[in-house]
Amino acid sequence: MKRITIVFLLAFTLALVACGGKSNSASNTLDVSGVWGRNSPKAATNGAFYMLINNGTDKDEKLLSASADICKVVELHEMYVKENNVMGMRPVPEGYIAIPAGGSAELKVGGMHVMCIGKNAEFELGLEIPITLVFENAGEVEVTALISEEKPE
Ligand SMILES: [Cu+2]
Repeated sequence: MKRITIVFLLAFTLALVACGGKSNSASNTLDVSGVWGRNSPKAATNGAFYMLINNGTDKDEKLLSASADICKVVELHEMYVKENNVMGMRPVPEGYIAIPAGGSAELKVGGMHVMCIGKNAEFELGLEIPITLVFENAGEVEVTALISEEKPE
């Protein structure tokens, strides 16, 4: 009797592991990590957010837009070199940020970023700012940006 119970439990556990391995696999999800922004006083009207987006799904993904209560307007931006060799920024040309299936997109200082236009509060060190990202497939994804002097480890 005891032996049968153990065998049954073992089989049940293996079945759970097998199912869990499929549905919970990190390689099958869209994952946003390391969301942060640089500290700045309220007098600085704009700010930027950076993050790493990993697309573990088998479908190409697009970050379409973002919003945050602390910003009047949020845009998806990229840095580029102007004619006079000065760095400028502008909305991403396609209107979205592509994250290919099985690939990733890094929004980082000097590159693509989520632009916060018209801050209505200081970006003080340690502040955590809720941001809503809108993806083509995954829909709305809530993330939190940590305000820091440099990219957090
Ligand atoms: Cu910008």
